[in-house]
Amino acid sequence: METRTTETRIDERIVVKVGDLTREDVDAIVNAANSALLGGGGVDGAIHRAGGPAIVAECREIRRTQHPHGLPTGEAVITTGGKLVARHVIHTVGPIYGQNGGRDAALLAACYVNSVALAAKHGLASIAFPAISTGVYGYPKPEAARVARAALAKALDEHAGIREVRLVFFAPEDAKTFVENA
Ligand code: AR6
Repeated sequence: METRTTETRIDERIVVKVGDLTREDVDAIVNAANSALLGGGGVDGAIHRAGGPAIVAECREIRRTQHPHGLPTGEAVITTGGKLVARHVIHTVGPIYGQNGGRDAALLAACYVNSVALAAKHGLASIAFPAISTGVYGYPKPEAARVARAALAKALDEHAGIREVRLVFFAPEDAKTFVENA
């Protein structure tokens, strides 16, 4: 029988795994949202479906009070996790690949750095990410892996309180691509 390893530790504090992000038992999962913050397809849709209406209610409030024109690309905000196992959702907006005047990598890195910083600010210790921008937003997966890895190394250096980062991929092939390129 073939045995498949679904978790690969690539650093003392970083694990790459295959699975459904919405089921991760961590302090916060990160949502690959859009600037409207009101839901969408992909991982965003899955998080709102699994977490229930409390999440979008808080997102509406954040839009009203802090970001009336939408959350800018690369920034992050935090809400409840609603019915999710994770207590919080950190919403960040990845770059739409090729539409940022050469700033795609800087913006994608900002998503990871700002999400980790926000988790640390709230005293959280564990956080799980999807592969931001690599679905609908078209970021090439090998390139996104290099950017994510470098950004996380920097962020974890600055935030010792974050003990565990999980990078969660739906497709085994995508987890493999990440590990080979990060
Ligand atoms: N668990 C882990 N990974 C997942 C899951 C899941 N449950 N569902 C999808 N993925 P995408 P983006 C992977 O398109 O490119 C939305 O409509 C998926 O295979 O969700 O940042 C938002 O509202 C892919 O590799 O995010 C925005 O409008 C990765 O998650 C837009 O899409 C990210 O794919 C954001 O696009």
